[in-house]
Parts: sequence; C-alpha cells; structure tokens
Amino acid sequence: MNSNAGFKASVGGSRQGRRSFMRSGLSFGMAGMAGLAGAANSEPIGARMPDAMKTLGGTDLAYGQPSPHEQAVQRLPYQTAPQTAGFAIWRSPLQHQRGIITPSGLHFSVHHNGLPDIAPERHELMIHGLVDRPLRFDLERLMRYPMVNRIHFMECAGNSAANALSPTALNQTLGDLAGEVSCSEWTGVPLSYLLNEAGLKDSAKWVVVEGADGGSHSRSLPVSALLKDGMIALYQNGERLRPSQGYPMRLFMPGWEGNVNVKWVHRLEVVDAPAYTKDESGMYTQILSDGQIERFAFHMDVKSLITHPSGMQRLPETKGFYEIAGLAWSGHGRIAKVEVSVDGGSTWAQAQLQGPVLDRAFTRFTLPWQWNGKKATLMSRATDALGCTQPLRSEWKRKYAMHSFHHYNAIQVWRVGSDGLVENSYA
Ligand SMILES: Nc1nc2c(c(=O)[nH]1)N[C@H]1C(S)=C(S)[C@@H](COP(=O)(O)O)O[C@H]1N2
Ligand SMILES: [Mo]
Repeated sequence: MNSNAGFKASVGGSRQGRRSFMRSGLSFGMAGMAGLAGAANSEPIGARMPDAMKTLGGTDLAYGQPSPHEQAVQRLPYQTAPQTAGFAIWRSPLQHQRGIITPSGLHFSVHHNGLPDIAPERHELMIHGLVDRPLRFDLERLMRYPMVNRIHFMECAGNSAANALSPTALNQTLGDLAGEVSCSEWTGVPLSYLLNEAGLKDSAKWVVVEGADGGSHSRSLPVSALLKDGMIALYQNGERLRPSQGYPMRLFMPGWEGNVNVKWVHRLEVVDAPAYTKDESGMYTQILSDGQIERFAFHMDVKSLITHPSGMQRLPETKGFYEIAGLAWSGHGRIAKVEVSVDGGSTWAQAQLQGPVLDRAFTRFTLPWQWNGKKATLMSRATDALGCTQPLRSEWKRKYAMHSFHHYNAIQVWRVGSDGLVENSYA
C-alpha cells in the first residue's frame, strides 16, 4: 500500500495534478535552461510575431487532409507471405489516437482477397433462401430506408496475435502490436427492416452473408442476432464508407469479431443451419488447450490498452508528471471500470473514465502519474458491464492451445526503463 502512496495522492488531487502538468509541460525541451523564459518576456511583442502572420495564406483543398506536419501518422502495413497474395492487414496507429473515434483514413483494415473496386450503380444487395419474397436492392432504393447511427468499435479476432504467439515480447509500437481495432460512427439500415420485409419462414435460423470480393468472403450468422443488432452500414463517420471498409455497403455487427462484418456485401441467403464456410471453419475457429474446438465465438471480450505511454515511445523527462491514458472496450456492453498499475500488478488504482462511455465502443481512461524515475511496469485491466475482466497473459495461454491466437485479450504490460524508454513485456 505504502509504495503506492504517491500514485494515490495524485489520483485524488486532480487540481494539483493539473498544475504540475502545466509546469512540466512548460519545461519540456527547456531542461537546464532556466532564465530563458524571462528574457523572451522582455522582448517587444512584435519580435515574436509568427511568420504566418506576415504573408497571405495558401489555398485549401476541396477534400481536407491532415496537416503535412502529421505525415508520420499512417496506417501500418503488414503484408503476409507472397503465396497469400491479396491478404493484407493495415493496422491503426493507436498510439497517436486521442478521443474515441478513429479517423476513417486510419481505420484498420483486413482484406483476404485484395481491395475490390465497386461501382455503386452496378452494386446490388440480394436477400433470398427461406423467405416469402426474395428481394433485390440497388443503392438508390436502399438509401431511401430509415437509417440509424451507432458508435461502435470493431476488432479483428486475430488482433494482438504477436503477443499471443511470440515466445518473447516483441519490441514494437502499440499500433504494430494491437492495431487491428478501431471505432467509428456507423450509419445504415437495420437488417430487421429488410429481413422482415422479405418475410422469414419458420425454418429460417441462419443467414449466410457473402461479400462481392474475389474470394467471396462469407460467414453464417444466427437470424436472431441479425434481427436484434445487424445493420447494412452505408456511412462511416458521416461520409460514405471508405473502399477499405466495404464501399458501397457492409454488414455491421456491434461487438462481434471483425471477420463477420462482411464488406462489399451483396448477398444474404437465409438458411436453416450454418454453412461452415472456409472463413468460419478453416479460419476463425479456436482450439482450446484440451483439444476442444470453439466455433462461432462471435463476441470480442473486454480489453484495454494504455496508448500513452506505449511501446517504443520515450518519456521526454526521466521523472515527473505524466498522464497515463488509454482505450478500453468490450463486445458485451459498456466499460464499467479500468484499473491501472504502475508496479507490475502489486497495487492498482482506478482510472477515470472520460465520457462518453458507450455500449460496445472505445472508452477513454486516464490517470495522473507522478513518475519517480525508477523502472516501472504499467498495466491496465478493464472490467465490462457483465463483470468480465481481462486475464493475465499466462491465464489466457492456459485456456488455448499453443498455436491459438484469436480473441487475445490479456492485460498489456509496458516496461518503462529509467531512461524513459517504453517496451512491450509479458511480466
Ligand atoms: N468481403 C470481405 N469482408 C471482410 C473481409 C474480407 O476480406 N472480405 N475481412 C474481414 C476481416 S478478417 C475483418 S477483421 C474485418 C475488417 O474490417 P475493416 O477492414 O473495415 O477494418 O472485415 C471483415 N470483412
Ligand atoms: Mo479479421
């Protein structure tokens, strides 16, 4: 308890924390240069006039872009072996994200069969199988249906595979380690409107959802869940879906593994039993440590990541005030609490949840930290509305077979060295 006293004090004294943050913020880059600030203050105001104030500004763009000074903030490409051409992963640089919405251009992406180029005027959505009236929608017709807005995360089942599989903790950035998760506002037509209009027969229990990409990516999903939560998403963060996210339309299932969110969706076949497609039998099936197979494990479990500070960052001063900040989410509902430890899990403090705290969405957490400059081990542990909490890596590994890696949600550990360098760690 005692070793945590300083940490606790800064948790309670948020005003004090803010003041010391301001002080240390002002001193960044000026360590050991005391007195300079006084000299600047005595200069006439005009001497410090920003250059940009002295000329006319440039022209703007018809479609806005990030500042050219932020070009380092990019998605992180991961190309699999040449024999799996078309399978590409673009990870989101979570270590740069503040707030809960991932900018559309930085949304992670997983393509099993390359990125199709689909002309919206030629795209159709078909609903057939065990229905009274098979239906066909072109975009113009679909866009006339009432739409809903939902802010939700989406995470690939294979996110954090390196931490699940690699025998030693890889020294990588957060985005490289765990960037197959993002959060957007999705807008589209509830699937219940379309399925009810088609008229489900009594035997209708599952729907095989197929994408219009080269490998016809398809997944079987239970009708009951699609009626409750399914959406044909047409917009992402207020604009039409990006090609990476399935333009012109995708299935969206909040809280479920990324793979079921079929992009470029063009066909829903209503059936009485799952089809066991390649995308749900060969892949996206987990082997447990006792050899049993876990199929149709749709929900993504509770998880959290400290984004600041995180892998390969260097704390600019080797002691002093820092705000620990991160993201938490759960496929089962809202985040109830996030605890943070700076001593490898010996003691935990409850982080502040920065609203909004939404159902199955990224939730921000923060905690002020007065770093004493000694080696520290940072961990975050989220608990969701169901009361589920994150396991330690060792606990997670015990549950699954050695080569399983899907649905990894163990506590992420960051080691902070006395030099301020932050590294991925397993303990
Ligand atoms: N048609 C189609 N849908 C797809 C995929 C695909 O390759 N083809 N990849 C799936 C996987 S594995 C994931 S994790 C999510 C990723 O969605 P995003 O690229 O919009 O982030 O899309 C899913 N939907
Ligand atoms: Mo995925």
